[in-house]
Amino acid sequence: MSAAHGANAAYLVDAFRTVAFIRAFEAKALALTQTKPPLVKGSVHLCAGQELVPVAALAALRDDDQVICTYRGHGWALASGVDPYAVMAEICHRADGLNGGRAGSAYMMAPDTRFIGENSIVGAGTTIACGVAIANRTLGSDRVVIVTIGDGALNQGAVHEAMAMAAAMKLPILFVVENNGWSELTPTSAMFTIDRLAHRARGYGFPSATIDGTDATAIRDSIAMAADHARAGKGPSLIEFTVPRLWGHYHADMQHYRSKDDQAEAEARDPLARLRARLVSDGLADAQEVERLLAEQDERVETLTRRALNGPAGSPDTARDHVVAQASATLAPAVRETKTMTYIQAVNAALHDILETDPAAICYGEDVGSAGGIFQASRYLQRDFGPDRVFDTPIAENAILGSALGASLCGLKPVVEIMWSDFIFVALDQLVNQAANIRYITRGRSSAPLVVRTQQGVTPGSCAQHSRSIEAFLAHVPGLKVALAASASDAYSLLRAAAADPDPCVVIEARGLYQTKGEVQLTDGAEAVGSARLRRPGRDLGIISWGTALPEALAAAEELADAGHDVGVLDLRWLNPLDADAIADLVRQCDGRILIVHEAASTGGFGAELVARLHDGNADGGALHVERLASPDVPMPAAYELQQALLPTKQRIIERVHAMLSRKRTVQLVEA
Ligand SMILES: Cc1ncc(C[n+]2csc(CCOP(=O)(O)OP(=O)(O)O)c2C)c(N)n1
Repeated sequence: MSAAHGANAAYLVDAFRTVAFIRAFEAKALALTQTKPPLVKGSVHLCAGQELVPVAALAALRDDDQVICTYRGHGWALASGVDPYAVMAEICHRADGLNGGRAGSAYMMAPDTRFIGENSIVGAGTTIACGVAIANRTLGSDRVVIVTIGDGALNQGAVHEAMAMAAAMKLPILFVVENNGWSELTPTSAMFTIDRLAHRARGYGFPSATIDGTDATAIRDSIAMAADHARAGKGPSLIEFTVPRLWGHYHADMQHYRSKDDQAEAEARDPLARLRARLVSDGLADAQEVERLLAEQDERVETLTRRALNGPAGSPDTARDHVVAQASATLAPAVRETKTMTYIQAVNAALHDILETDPAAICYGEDVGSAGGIFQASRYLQRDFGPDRVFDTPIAENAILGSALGASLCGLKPVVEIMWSDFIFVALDQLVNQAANIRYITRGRSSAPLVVRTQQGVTPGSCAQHSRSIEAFLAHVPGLKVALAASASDAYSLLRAAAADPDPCVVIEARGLYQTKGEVQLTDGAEAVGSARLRRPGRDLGIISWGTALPEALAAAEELADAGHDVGVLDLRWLNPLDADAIADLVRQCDGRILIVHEAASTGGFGAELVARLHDGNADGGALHVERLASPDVPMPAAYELQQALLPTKQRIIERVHAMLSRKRTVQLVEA
C-alpha cells in the first residue's frame, strides 16, 4: 500500500467512525424526544443522511478554521471538536450543556472556539460569516470560515446580501449548501427554477460546484480547493452538496407530504451505508470490523447520554444572569481639549478618536469609506486610517449588521453606520435575534461589542420612510443598549462610551441637529454607558426627554421660566441602561409632576414604558402626576405644515405644562 493510499484509507476509516458516531448520536436524540413524557422537549432538527458533509469538509480544513451552521447542526458541532457530552447535555437542557440549557438543540454556540455556532434563523449565519472573514483578514490570519445553509435558505435575503458582500470584498468564506431536497415541508424543486443551486453563485461572480454529499473524497477535495482559493485571497466559493434527508424535517415530522419513492431514494443514498460498503469493497475493513466500529459508537453515545440525563438542571437563580456585562465604575474621562463644533463634526471627531485609540476598531457602511458618508460623519477617516479600517459596503443592511456581529465575535470593534434609522428594519434580525443574545446564550463567554450609528427624526420633506423614531423598538430588546444624542457634546461622548462598552450598542443621532453647534469636550477616554443628564433644574414640573425632542423641551422650559414656572429638563441619553436614580431625583424635586416628551409615535413609545415604571415604582402611593406628549399615531407626512401639526413642538410642550400645572391630579385614559 502506498503512503498516499494509506493516508486515504485511514481517512475513510476515520470518516466512517465519525459518521457512525453522529448517526448514533442523532438516533439517541430522536429517541429522547419520543419517550413519554419526552426527555427532550421542543423542536429537534436531526442531520441523518447529511453527516458526511461536516466530517469530510472539516477533514479538509485546519483546526483553527471556523464553522457557522444551521439549527441542523449537531453533526457540525461534533465534527468541529465540541465535547459530545456538552452537546448532548445541551440538547437535554442541562446545566452542563454547551450553553447551560440556554440554547437547546437548535442554537448552540461557542464563538470563543472554532465552532461559532448554530443559528435558528434561516440564512442568518451567512452575513455573520462575512464579519468573521473580515476579522480574520483584518487581524492578518489566513483562516477560512465555512458557513452552511439548507437549500431553502438560498432564497433568503440575508444570503443574497452575504454573497454580494463576500464577492465585493473577496472574503475568505466557504458557502456550503446542504441540499437535502426539502425546504422544510416543501420540495426544493418547487421553489427554484435552476437545475443546480450552485449556479446561484454565477450571479455574484464567484466559483461554485455541485458535489455528491455522500462521497467522502469528493467532499473533502472540493472543500480543500475552495479553502485554497479563499486563503490565496481570491474570495468565496459556493459548494452545493446533494444529500439525502433520511428522517423528517424535525423530530415529530409525520412526513405525510413525502412520497414513498422519495423516501426510498434517500435511503438508497445513505452515506453511512455507502461508506461502509466502500470500506469493505476496498478491503479497508471486514464486516466484523465494521460491526465493531458501529457498536463502539453506540456504546459511546449511550454512556454520554446517561451522564447528560443525570446531570443537573440549571439553577433558577441564574436565569437572569449575563444579559449585559456588569456595569463597571468608570472615572470621568480626562478632557483633552474643548472645541466648538457642529453636531456632525462631533460625530466625526468621536469616530476619529475611536479609530486612533482602539486598534481593533473598524468603521464601515454604505458610502462611509471614500465619500465619508452622506452626512460626512466619516469624512477623511479612510484617508487617515486606510481602506482596511474604513470602507464602503454594498447596500445591504443585513450584511452590514450581521458582519458587524461576526467581526465583533472575533476580536474587532466594528462601528457601523445605518444611513437612516428607517433602514434598520430590513435587517433588524441581526440586532434583535443575533447580537443581543450572544452574551446570554454563551453565559458571558462571548459578547458582541459592536456599535451601530444611525440617525433619525423629522425634517421638512422627510417622508414616512425617512423620519421614524425607532428607539422604542430597540429598547424593547434585552441585551441591546440604546443611546440618543441630543447635542453636539453628546454626539461625541455617547459614541465614545458605546465604543468602549463590551455589549452591542445603538447610538441614534438627530439628523435635524447635525448643523447645530455646541461646545464639545474631546476626551482621552470614554465615560460609562447609562447616565442621564439634568439639563435644567426645576421644581414645579420635570420634563423627561431625549433625542430630537430634547431641544424643544429645553426651549419650552426657558419660555416657561419667563412666565414664572420652574421647569426642570432631564435628558435621558440612554434608554438602556436606564438611569433610574436620575429619574427618581427629578420625581422627588418636582413633587411627582412629570411630563415625558418624545418625537416617536405614542403607542408603545418609550414614554409608555416610563409611565409604567414610575407607577410600578410608586408602591407606597406617593404623589405622582405623569403625562406623556408624543407624536400621535400617524405616519409622518413630508410637508412641513403637516409635520408641524403632529410634532411635540415647543408650543405644545408649553401648553401641556400649563395644563398640567393648573389641573388637579385625576386619572383618565386619553387617545393616542
Ligand atoms: C427566517 C426564517 N424563516 C423561516 C423559518 C422556519 N424554518 C425553520 S427551518 C426551515 C426550512 C429551511 O429549509 P432549508 O434551508 O432547506 O434547510 P433544511 O431544514 O432542509 O436543513 C424553515 C422554513 C426560520 N427558522 N427562519
